[in-house]
This record gives sequence, C-alpha cells and structure tokens, in this order.
Amino acid sequence: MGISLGIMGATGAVGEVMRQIVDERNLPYDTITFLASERSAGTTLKFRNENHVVKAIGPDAFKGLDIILSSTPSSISREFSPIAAKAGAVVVDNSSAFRMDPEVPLVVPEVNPEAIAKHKGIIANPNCSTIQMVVALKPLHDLGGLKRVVVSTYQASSGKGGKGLEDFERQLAHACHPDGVPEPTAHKHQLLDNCLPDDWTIGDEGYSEEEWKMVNETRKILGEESLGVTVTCVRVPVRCGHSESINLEFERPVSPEAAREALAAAPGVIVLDDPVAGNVPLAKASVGRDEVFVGRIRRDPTVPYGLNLWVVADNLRKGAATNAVQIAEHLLKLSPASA
Ligand code: 2RA
Repeated sequence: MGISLGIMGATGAVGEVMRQIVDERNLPYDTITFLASERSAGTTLKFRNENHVVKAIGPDAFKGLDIILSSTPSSISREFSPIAAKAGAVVVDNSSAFRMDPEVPLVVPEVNPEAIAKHKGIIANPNCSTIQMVVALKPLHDLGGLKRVVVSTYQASSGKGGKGLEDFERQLAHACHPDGVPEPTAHKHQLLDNCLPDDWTIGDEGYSEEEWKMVNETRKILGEESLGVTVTCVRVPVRCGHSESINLEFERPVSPEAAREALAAAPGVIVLDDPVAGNVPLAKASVGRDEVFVGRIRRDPTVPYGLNLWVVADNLRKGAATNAVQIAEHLLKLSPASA
C-alpha cells in the first residue's frame, strides 16, 4: 500500500518545483493531492498527464494524507501544519514557522538524517541559503572542528518566490526596451544594476531576518550551539542560484588539499576548483542541479587554521524542493509507523 501524498502551496514557485522533483525522483505514492490558498483552489493542475483540481487549504483538507510537502507563508504553516499533523500526516515544512522549535527536527539529509526519526508530525526544511552552506560545512567540520564561520551571500531574485523573479525580469525588460516596457516600481530599491544588503526585514543588532536564520539554523543543524557564525546576506541581479563566500576557522589544521578530498567524498557535493581553467561554481550552471558546488578552496593565512570557499546551489531545488523530497524519501525508508 503506497502513501497518500499532499503538496501544500502546490501552485507557488517552490510548490511547482516540488511537483517537478516528485516526478523526477519518482517519489512513490498511491494518491497525490494538491492544496493551495482559496485564491488558487478550484484551478486545475496537470501532473503526470492527469488533471488534478487544486483543493483549498483548510482544517478538513488533510484527512487520509500520510506525507505533506509544504511551502506556504509562515503564518499559513503556523495555523495548518499542526492540524495536518494531528490528522495523521507528517508535514515537511519549507516555511520558517517551526525551524527553531526544539520539538521540530530541522533537517538536511546529507548532514543530520538521524534527526528525521525524532519528528512529532512536523519536520522543518531549512532556509535555502542555510542548506547549501551546511552541506559544504559538514565534511569540513568533521575534519577540523569548526570554530567560526563568516559568510557573505549573493542570493538570486527567485529566493523571493515568483514575485521576486517577476519584478527582476520586468526591470530587465524595461532596461532592454525602455520605450516598450513601462518602468516597474521597486518597493524599495531596483535590483537591476544593484546588490541589495537590505532585501529582508532588519532585526536585532542590525542583522536581517535572513542573516539570523543562517546563524541559528546552522547551529541547530550541526548541533553546535556555541559555533561562531556571522552573516551578510545580499540580493544580487541573478534569476536562480545562490552563491556564498565562506570563511572558516577550525580547531585543527585543515589544508586546502585535505578539504578538497573531504568535500569530493561528501554526499551531495561537487568540487569545481580550477579557477585558472575557469572551472568554478557558477549560479547559472547550478540551475536544474541538486548538488552543492564548492570551489575557490584556499588557505586563510590570517588565522592559524583557516579556509576560504565559494559555494553555489540552485536555491529552488537543493535549497528547497529537493531537500524536502529527500526528507520524504528518508521518511519512507523508516518503519511505516514513523512515516
Ligand atoms: C530568500 N532564502 O532568498 C530567502 C527565502 N527563500 O529570500
């Protein structure tokens, strides 16, 4: 007997990629249900050559569902994920609603798969910029014991969902055809020709919500509550693919050669590290891929044991949808009672 699978937020940017990944990876299910807001409910979605009518998210929408892949605003998840869990489903939640809840595992399967079995009905999918970073950090942490992480991100417009990408493409269109395309109004700054260090709500101590997510989520996933993590998140004029410049300080020596070897052997990582030949991780080349690409690996001579890295991944796939589907795959490997 296969599972009854649900995709909540099925018509959003990440929901659409979740559908694509479920199909590509052939996640086994008996029935599939697409759930979305009232606004999208009643529309028809074509999936595997069949038409499916989208159901409205609501208290009675989860009956009989075993696993729900969810990508909704945090407020929707906060209201409905506990109801879905109570109805017997395991919710893999891509929103930030429950990521820091001590009762909810926050999981990147290549890093802390053991956390999945501890779920109590909800498993949190980390923030896209966190996922790609911890996939690269895990083998290096095992090798040299991480002491400090300093990261600057270069995040694509699609990280803001369909609207973020749409706004950027409209700016591009206006720049190419100023007479043909009206100038779009940017809510704060225009992304085109800019790098935006303030594209998220600024919170405590002048750090953005996105930066605090990376600090707190990294510590929880690695199980290192005292790990030094400091972050600067920047939105860049890229459609898809987040890039990150990461500086690491270790407790023990880690040479670039040893780092390359550990990364090359790590699950979900591809090392591209020949900058002279132009063989480096690039956002455009990461689009459509599920791996995390690592390059520019070099010693940081300013500290006893330091490294610099450049880490790139598709923020909609490994940064969201693929990570969620991988968690579902692990759930299915666990005894049925845990799924
Ligand atoms: C962003 N990581 O890129 C956040 C949310 N997806 O805006």
